Parts: sequence; structure tokens; C-alpha cells
Amino acid sequence: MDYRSGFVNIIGFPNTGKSTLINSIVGEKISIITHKPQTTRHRIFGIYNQSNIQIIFSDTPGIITHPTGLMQKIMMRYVNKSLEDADVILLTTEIGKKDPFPTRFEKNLNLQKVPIIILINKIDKIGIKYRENVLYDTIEYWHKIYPKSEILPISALKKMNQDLLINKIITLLSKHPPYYSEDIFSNKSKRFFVSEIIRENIFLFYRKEIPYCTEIRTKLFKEKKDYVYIICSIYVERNSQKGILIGEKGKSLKKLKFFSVQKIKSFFKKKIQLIFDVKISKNWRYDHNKLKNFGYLDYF
Ligand SMILES: Nc1nc2c(ncn2[C@@H]2O[C@H](COP(=O)(O)OP(=O)(O)OP(=O)(O)O)[C@@H](O)[C@H]2O)c(=O)[nH]1
Ligand SMILES: [Mg+2]
Repeated sequence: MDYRSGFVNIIGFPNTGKSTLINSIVGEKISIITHKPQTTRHRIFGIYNQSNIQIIFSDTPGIITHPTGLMQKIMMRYVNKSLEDADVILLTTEIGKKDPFPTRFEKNLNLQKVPIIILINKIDKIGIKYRENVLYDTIEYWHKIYPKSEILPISALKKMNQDLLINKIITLLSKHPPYYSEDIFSNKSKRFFVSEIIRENIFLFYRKEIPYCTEIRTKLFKEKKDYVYIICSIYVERNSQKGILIGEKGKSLKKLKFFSVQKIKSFFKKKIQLIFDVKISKNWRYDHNKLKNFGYLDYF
């Protein structure tokens, strides 16, 4: 029987719903989602299987027009890399928004020989009465930029037009046996998911620079029959940030731990014992070796 399989890479500006889309399609929470930009820092595979079909979706960090610092530059290298190895590119945009596209990526996209589907996401945000007009306007804008590409309005959150999108992608895939075993849904480890769940909570609970200067490493992940024993190091860049993270009488860290345990528990369906260890890694976002140790250069 014919088998079709391929790599579908999702790119787009921060906050346009890339991670929401990949989670919704794969049906597992593989990528964290928050209302803040630059939530996703890595390239994360989410694997979708159907009879005779395997689609390897790749979530990427949101495009930053002017990356500053080494970490943002590395994040943009993931985006560039995902333009190179795609069979199909999905570009997420938002209804009613006319973001100018960074020239660097625009050129790169126009050079692509692979099909690009422009997704106009969050259509649920506009009431039915006005949707058609706003949509028409947004479609026209993107059509002028990429006349050759298909444009599809969707809502990643409400799964609107998701089947249509999957069917469209299937028609664009080549005959190829599955790249991955059909029982796995991501390329990332359990330790990675634990770190990301905690990072998601940090994005949700803390303000200003704290989400951006924090990195999590799961040092120990010991899985037993009924429970998982986890030790995580939380790194910040300066002593003052450590104080904010811990909070008065340790209240903030306690809250972070409580809600992280809840989320990790529902992810692994086991009891969780979680220990935090807050550390300082001076200016880690700007240090090649530290970023390497945190796994940011694993793909190059
Ligand atoms: N109303 C609505 N909100 C959405 C939709 N898709 C995503 N969102 C919201 O948009 C915000 C950003 O979603 P993410 O999936 O984290 O966006 P992202 O593109 O992965 O963001 P970065 O990782 O920062 O680049 C979250 O608050 C989502 O709940 C949608 O279809 N409709
Ligand atoms: Mg994301």
C-alpha cells in the first residue's frame, strides 16, 4: 500500500499560534503556549499519524525581526533551518494584522521550491458579522506578498478548518515510508517536557524580564510505577532575579512548584515529587558555552 510521509514546518511571527496549532493537530501538549511573545525557544517535532500517512510537524520560535543577543540569533537559526528541510511550509499570520515580513525571510521564502500555505489564524476572534470583510482584507494583503501560495483561514484554538488543512497537506506529500515509529509523538525527551511545563508557568506567573532570563534543566527524572521523582535547576542571570523568582518568604517559588506539579502530574498521569534548585548562570543568554550546555546548539 502507498505510504505518504513528510516534514511540515510551521513558521511565523511570535504569538500567531504556531504552538497552539501543532498541539491541536498532534493531540498532545508537545509545545508550551502563553499569551507572551517568544514563548517557544526550540524546534519541536510533533508527529501526526493516520493510516498510510505520517506528517512530522515542526514548531519553531517566532520570527524576531532584529534579534539581539546570542540566544535570539540561535532561535532565528532554527527558523532558517526549518526553511531548508521542509516539504511544506506553513506560515502563520493573524486575522486583521498586516505584519511586514522581515526581508531576510521574505527572500528566503520566495526562493523556496516547496509549497507554502499561509494560514490566517484566530478567525474566531472576529464576530461572524465582520469576519468576511476583515478576512478578505487580510487575504488580499498576503496574496500580494506571496501570489503563488495557498491561503487558508483557520482557528488553531477552535480547530476550525483543521481537517481541510490536513487534507491539503496530504495532497502535497510524496510517497515515502514513515520516518518515525508510529507510537511516538515527538522528538523531545520527557525531561524536556518537564522543563518546558515549568517554563510555561514562569511565563504565566512572572512579569517583565523574568520569563526571558530563566532557563530550566531537568537534572533528574526517575520514573517508578506510581510516581516520578524530579529535580530541576532553575537558572537566572543575576542575584536580583533569583530574589524575584523565589519571592517573599519563598511564596512565589512555592506557587510555581504547586502549579508545576499539577501540570506535570496530568502530563505523565503519575504522582510527582518535584524539587527545585535555583541557580545563577551569569548572562547565560549571551554565552556560547552556556547555551551549548543548555542544549541550544544541539541541532547544528
Ligand atoms: N482566539 C484565538 N487565540 C489563539 C488562537 N491560536 C492561538 N491563540 C492564542 O494566541 C496566544 C499565542 O499562542 P501560541 O501558540 O503560544 O503562539 P506562538 O506562535 O507559538 O508564539 P511564540 O512561541 O511566542 O512564537 C495564546 O494566548 C493562544 O491561546 C486562535 O485560533 N484563536
Ligand atoms: Mg510557540
